[in-house]
Amino acid sequence: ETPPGYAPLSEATLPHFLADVPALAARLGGTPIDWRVTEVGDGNLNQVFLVEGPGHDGKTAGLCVKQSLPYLRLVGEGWPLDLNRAWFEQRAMALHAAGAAGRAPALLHYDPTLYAIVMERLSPHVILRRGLVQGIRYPRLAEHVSDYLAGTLYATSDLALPASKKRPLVAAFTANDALCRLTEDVIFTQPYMTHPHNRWTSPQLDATAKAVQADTAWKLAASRLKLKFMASPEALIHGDLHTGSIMVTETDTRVIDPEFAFFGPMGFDVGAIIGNLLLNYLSQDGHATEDHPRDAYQDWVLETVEQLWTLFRAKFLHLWRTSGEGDAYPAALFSGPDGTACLETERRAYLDRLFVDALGYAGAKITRRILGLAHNIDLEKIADPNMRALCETRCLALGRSLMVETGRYPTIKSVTEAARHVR
Ligand code: ADP
Ligand code: SR1
Ligand code: MG
Ligand code: MG
Ligand code: MG
Repeated sequence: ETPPGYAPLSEATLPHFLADVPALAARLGGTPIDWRVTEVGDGNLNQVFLVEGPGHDGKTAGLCVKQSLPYLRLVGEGWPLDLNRAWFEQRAMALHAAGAAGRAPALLHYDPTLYAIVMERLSPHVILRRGLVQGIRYPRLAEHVSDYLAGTLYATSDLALPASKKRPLVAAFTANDALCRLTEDVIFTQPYMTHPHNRWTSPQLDATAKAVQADTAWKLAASRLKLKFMASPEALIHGDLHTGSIMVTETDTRVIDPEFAFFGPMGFDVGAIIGNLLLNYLSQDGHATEDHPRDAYQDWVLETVEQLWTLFRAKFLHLWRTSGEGDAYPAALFSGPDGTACLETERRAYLDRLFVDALGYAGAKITRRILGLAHNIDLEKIADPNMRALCETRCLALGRSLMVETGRYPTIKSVTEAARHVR
């Protein structure tokens, strides 16, 4: 049963919907008959349409329309899923735009009956993961993603917001229960047990998957990270910040798809992108050919991981030193040179703890892509199953270490060194 007035849009019906919103129709130019609509959704959950119209002054105009389906697209109608995820996505887009202007598509319209978001069409952007699999460099990626992370996480945290402003936001996003539970199940629980949703490269990884289910230290680490995910409303996190949620050109970077947004631990977002980049690094041996070796590219991926963390840390600290109305550290308690010095020590210790969280979440995000329900093209596109299994075995070794051996990684360099040497 879907709510009254809801129906999935189609390439045929979408122009009627857009024609009823004067600002959108004006933006596209011409009349509905002139608009070209293509469904391009390649994600796991929703349908996404790109629309092109004649525009104005000889320049075509585009829009992107994303609509919730009443089920999980990856699996089909047998897995119902809350339509309201579109509401959380557009609300997060609006709130995040305040902290990280220009790092996401502009939000143009939201239709609460159709659960449809209309946003800027990104062009000629491509999904980052696709570019990484092809071995394409994006020189500004670390700069832009660290801007997004520091800007969105700081601006929605208790460091920037007074409690009276943050609490109502936490309450509103608590209702994104369906998507939080999905994450709790498919990332932190199912990969560590026998479950019909799981799959892996078989028979090569059969013994490994069984060993994971008997690995108490690994299961404890996953559960500890899950508890922190459930019980740490630190900031409005994106909630699904993998390399498929970033669209890029050589000079621009935009984050899409924050439908999993809620107030959770900041390390989950930072770890998601670091984990996905490390997974991509470890997949590159499966894409290398004699004509196209990937060694130099692998170096670039790891440099990007290092820069991303280093820039994020510096930007977050800078925001904390220079702005914010948070209630946690009242200025009256920390006046004078001693107060300034001890606050700075406190800030650095906060970032050190965030780093440990991020590495744990990076490991969990890697592990779920090898043993769980949803896999990544980085590994899926490796045709030879023996080579894929070799890359995946390395991913699992690194993923486990990041989750369990937290003391081994005092710096981001120690992480990239471990990735280089994992076997
Ligand atoms: P899902 O929630 O189902 O994963 P996404 O938001 O990730 O959906 O979008 C699915 C695909 O639609 C993306 O991989 C991308 O190719 C395309 N897409 C999404 N948003 C835009 C946009 N603003 N401009 C152009 N293409 C987009
Ligand atoms: C069924 S789980 C599908 C996955 O796709 C989304 O993008 C999230 O990563 C989710 O865990
Ligand atoms: Mg997506
Ligand atoms: Mg999504
Ligand atoms: Mg190499």
